Amino acid sequence: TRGEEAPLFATNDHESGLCPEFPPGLVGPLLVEFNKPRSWNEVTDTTSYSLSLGGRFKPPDCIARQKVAIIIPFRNREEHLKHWLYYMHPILKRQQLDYGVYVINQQGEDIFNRAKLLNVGYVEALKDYDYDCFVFSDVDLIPTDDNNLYKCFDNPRHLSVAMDKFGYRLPYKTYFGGVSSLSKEQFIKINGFPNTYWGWGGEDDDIYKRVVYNGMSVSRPDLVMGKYKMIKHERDLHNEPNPVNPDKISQTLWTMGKDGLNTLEYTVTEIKKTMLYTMITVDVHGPL
Ligand code: UDH
Repeated sequence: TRGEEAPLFATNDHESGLCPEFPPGLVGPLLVEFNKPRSWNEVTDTTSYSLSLGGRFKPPDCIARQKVAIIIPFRNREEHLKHWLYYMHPILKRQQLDYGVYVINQQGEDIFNRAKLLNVGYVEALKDYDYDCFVFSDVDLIPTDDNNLYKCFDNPRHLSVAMDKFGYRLPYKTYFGGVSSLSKEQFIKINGFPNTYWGWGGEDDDIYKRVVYNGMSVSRPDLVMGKYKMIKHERDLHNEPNPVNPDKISQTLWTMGKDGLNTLEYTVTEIKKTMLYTMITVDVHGPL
């Protein structure tokens, strides 16, 4: 006997037009190097193929399963951005995502605010397109395996689990920094990210707690698929560790409802679109 008969009118990926769940063009481990600077010409020539204005892409021969906005917090890291675009566009295309790249550039020299920039990215990307998934990525992190999909999962996902600077493992169990993804629904559930973590540190732990306090868990790739290389750099100006931040983390349960998407205030001062990215320059209304 043949066992179970195949249904006559099965809808498979081919018939629905949806891209396959496991993108067939992935190559696995990648060679990633930052030893020489890249010119904008080199980056544009090698990556702009099949992109449209604003750093947008759709797979040409199937319907993407998710519409993904990639959000990068940014100020004064042009050399890193070139590496990021050079490596990430080809990876994201192979992953068959319908995606756009949003670089959220903090205006001025006030103290940096990573999480608030990510909130701005979420709101501004949604004005552009009906995204259903948001990947938040530092500008200096590149995955070295393209099986690490830049999409959303049933729970908020932490993607950068095995960074070279932490010896290819998590620095601690609840670490949520670097690269993460949340669906629109998951992001709304946690009221977005905190706006009040000025300077370096703490905001990623606050986000982890928001996820857990809202009844979700953290999804992660394994330590092989989740490898990352970080571009080495010195500490930025105006992003010193803020001694206030560690104390704030113990308050997340009480603060998350009144510090986030529902209290976000900022002013966009410029939107610039190239073939490789959309850069949104924003006055984040510093703490002073
Ligand atoms: N970022 C900027 N510009 C800044 C500060 C931060 O673009 O001036 C962005 C960027 O995307 C960066 C992310 O925010 O990847 C996080 O920056 P971070 O400086 O908080 O974190 P990182 O782990 O560096 O990159 C920590 C300090 C390392 C000092 C090492 C000295 N050897």
